Amino acid sequence: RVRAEPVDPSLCEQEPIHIPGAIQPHAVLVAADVDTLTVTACSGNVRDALDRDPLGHDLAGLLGSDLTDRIRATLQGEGVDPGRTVRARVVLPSSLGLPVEAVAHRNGERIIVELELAPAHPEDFRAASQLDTELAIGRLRGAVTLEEAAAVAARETRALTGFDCILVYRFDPDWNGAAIAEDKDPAWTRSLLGLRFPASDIPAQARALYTRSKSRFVIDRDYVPVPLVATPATANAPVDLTFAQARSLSPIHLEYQRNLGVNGSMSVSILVEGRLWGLMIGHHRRPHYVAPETRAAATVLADAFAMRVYELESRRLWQEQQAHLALESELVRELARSDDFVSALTEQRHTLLDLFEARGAATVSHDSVRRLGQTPPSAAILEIADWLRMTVPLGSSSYVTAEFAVAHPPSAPYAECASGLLAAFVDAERHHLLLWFRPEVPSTVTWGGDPRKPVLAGSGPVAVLPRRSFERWVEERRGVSEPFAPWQVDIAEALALAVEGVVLRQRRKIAELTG
Ligand code: BLA
Repeated sequence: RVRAEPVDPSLCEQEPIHIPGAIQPHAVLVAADVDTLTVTACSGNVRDALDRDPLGHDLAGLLGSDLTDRIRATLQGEGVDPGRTVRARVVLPSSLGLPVEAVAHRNGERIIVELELAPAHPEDFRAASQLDTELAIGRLRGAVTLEEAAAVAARETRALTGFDCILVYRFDPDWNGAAIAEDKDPAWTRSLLGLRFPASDIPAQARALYTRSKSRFVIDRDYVPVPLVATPATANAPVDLTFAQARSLSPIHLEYQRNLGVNGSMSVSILVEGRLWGLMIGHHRRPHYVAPETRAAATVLADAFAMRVYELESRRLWQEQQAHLALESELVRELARSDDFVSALTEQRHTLLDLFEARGAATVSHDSVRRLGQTPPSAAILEIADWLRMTVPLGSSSYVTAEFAVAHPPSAPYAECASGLLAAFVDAERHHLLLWFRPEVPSTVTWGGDPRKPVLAGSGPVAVLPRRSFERWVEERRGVSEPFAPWQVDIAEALALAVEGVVLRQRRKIAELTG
C-alpha cells in the first residue's frame, strides 16, 4: 500500500545493505572463523543442498582439503585485504560428481565461502572466452572520445553477457547520474538513454559498498531470499556480506526494478582513480543467468573501460591545462614589462578573455572597470566587486560559482552572461580584482521520473518505497553555467599574484614621482 506523499530521500541511506542476513537462492553460503575454520554461520539452504549441517564443524569436511589448504595459505593470518578471494571448482558429496563453482573470501575475522548451485532455470547463455574479452578490450582501446568508448563498452558488454539492455551510467559531482550510453534489444522500445536520475536512486551506502565490491548480479528479481543461520555464540554478530556475490539485494531496490520492468540484472562498478565514476548496468526483462566466467569477463571489461576513461579524461585535461599555462605565461610576460596591468591584460594580443572559455571578463581597480566580451554593465560589476569584498572570507583570495544569482540575487538579471563567476583578488586590501564570467547554459534536463519525489512513504514495516513512475520529467535549468574547474581557479590566483607585482611597482613609481 503506497501513500502518495514524498519522503526525505536520506531515509534510503539508512538501510544496512552489507548485512541483509540473507542471500540469493542460487548459492549456498558458509562462514567460518578465520583462525579455526569452524563454521559459525550458513545459509538455510545448506542442509538441502549438501545433505549435512555444517554449523560447528570444520570447513575442510565440507570443501575437501585442496580448497581448504588454499584458503589457509591465502586468506589466513594478518594483513589480508578484505575481499581477497580464492576460487576453485569443487566436487561436493551431494553434487553427483559434478564440479560446482566455489569462491571463498576473507572479511575481518571471517572466511566466507559461496558455492554456486546450478540455477533452477538457467537461461542458456554461453560462457565468455578469453578471446571474446580480448577482442572487446581491443575495440575499447580504439575509441577516441568518451562517448565512443561508452558506446563500445555498452555494445561489447551486451554481446558478452546477453542482457536485453546494457547502460553506461555516469555519476555527476552531486551523485545524480545519467545513462550516457545504451545498447539494447531493438524490440525493447523503452529507452533510458540520456535520462538523469536523482542521487537517492543509488544511495550513499550503496555507492560506498560498490566502491569496495565491484559487481552484483541478480538472476531473478522475484527470488525468495535465503536467511542465514548462525551458531548461538555468533548469532549477534551479523555476517558482513559486502564482498559476497550472492548477497541479497535491498528489497527497495528490487521493487525499483519491478517498477522499471527489469527482472534479471547486473551492475558492475566503474572505478576511476579509486572513485566510483559510474556503473555498467545490465537489464533483462526475464530472469537471466550469467555464468561465472562471463561475470568475471564483464568485470574485466568494466575495468578496461575505466582505464580508457582515465586516459581520455586525463589527456583532454592535460591538453587544456597546457594551453592555459602557455596563455598564462604570455600574460605574465606582458605584465612584467608593463606598468599598467589593465592594459597588459586587456589590450594586448592575448587578454583575460582567452582564459577559461569565459565569454566575458573584467578588471576592477578601485572604482574603475574595464570590460571585455559579454559582461554585466559597469555599475553592476562595481556592485558585484563590493559584494565580493564584503562576502569572501578574508583568508581566501578567490571566489567561484556556477550559479551566481543564487548567492547574489541582484545579479539575476545578468544570468544570461554571468551565471558563472570566477573572481580573484589582486591585493590584500582588495582594491583590485580580476573577473571572468560564463554564460547561462539554458538546459532542459530530462529526468527518469520526477526528481522532487524520488521516494515515497510506505506503510507498516516498509517505511520507504521507490517511485513507481519513470515517466520523463523535464526540468528547465536556468541560471547555471558550465562550472569552472579547480585548476582554473589556481591559474586565476596565480595570475592575480603576478598582477600584484605590477600594482606594487606602479605604486612605487607614483610615490617616487610625487614624493
Ligand atoms: C541500488 N539503484 C541501485 C543499483 C542501481 C540503481 C543500478 C545497483 C543495484 C544493482 O546491481 O541492480 C539505480 N538502476 C538505477 C538507475 C538506473 C538503473 C538510476 O537502471 C538508471 C538507468 N532506490 C530508490 C530509492 C531507494 C533506493 C527511493 O530509488 C531508497 C529508498 C535504494 N538502490 C537503493 C538501494 C540500493 C540501490 C538501497 C542498493 C541495493 C543493494 O546493492 O543491495
